[in-house]
Amino acid sequence: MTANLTPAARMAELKQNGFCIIEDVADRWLLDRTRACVDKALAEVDPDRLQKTKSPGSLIDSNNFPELADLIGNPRALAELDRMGLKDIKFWKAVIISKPPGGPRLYWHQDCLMWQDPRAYSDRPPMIFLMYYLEDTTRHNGCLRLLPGTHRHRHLLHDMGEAHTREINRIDDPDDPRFSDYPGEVDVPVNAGDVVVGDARMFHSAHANLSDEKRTVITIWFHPFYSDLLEPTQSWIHYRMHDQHANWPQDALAKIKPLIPDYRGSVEPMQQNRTPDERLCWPEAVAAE
Ligand SMILES: O=C(O)CCC(=O)C(=O)O
Repeated sequence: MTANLTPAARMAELKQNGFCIIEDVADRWLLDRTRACVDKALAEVDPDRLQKTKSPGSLIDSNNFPELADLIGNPRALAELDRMGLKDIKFWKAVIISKPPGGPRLYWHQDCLMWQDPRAYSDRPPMIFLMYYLEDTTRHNGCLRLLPGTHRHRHLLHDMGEAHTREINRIDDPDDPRFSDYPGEVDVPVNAGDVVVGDARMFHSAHANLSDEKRTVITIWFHPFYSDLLEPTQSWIHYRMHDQHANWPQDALAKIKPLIPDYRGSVEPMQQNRTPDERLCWPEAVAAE
């Protein structure tokens, strides 16, 4: 596990394994404010919509929830990312993912959307997540599961279908191999207030919630070294962020100001691409490099 590491050691973990943990970066006020926002979002959501995303739990984007600006712009987490050497970070969106009591397993998936960008085949991740769990997590209530190293090498799961399609979200086939266990997987239990920083290219999933309480994570998608991405990639991040948060009031936007993408060029946004090409090698080939 990655407790109490120096920023350099955390960065080394992120590069090698695909994730690290920063402990105790969200205080009681921030957690309570975020929990209140989650309760409001869940009260508003259409129950039919929740049926369609049984495996992940609620998938509610930050579009209508400017209250999340405090968590997204959390200075303590951003300062640590900076110390780790992650610069020029831009925000796309946050997602409220709440697993109700009894909520099933989440399928294995990776979330990189820009596999055509050379950065997706480098040790500078084009897209990272910050996952803030609002409850302490364990295997019992649905903690995160990860397959370390899969951000930089090919895995059988790469050929098993894309993330977040309707069929897999609804669990049309409970025997789909993306719900299985895999050698090398690790559980990542954390305390509320910690944040898991992960590479979007890495396969991740979550255990079922066997507890009597909901288990919620706020996933925040960031793009480090933004200006070093291909221009169509920058353009896509810019337009997606601005379109999705067009209704946010100025005071909320001010809280995330340094994170707001500001692409000034005229290049068309990229086509989303969730599938790596031959530049992603099997582990034996990576080890031999
Ligand atoms: O629910 C979880 O613990 C993981 C969330 C997740 O996989 C995601 O946000 O991509």
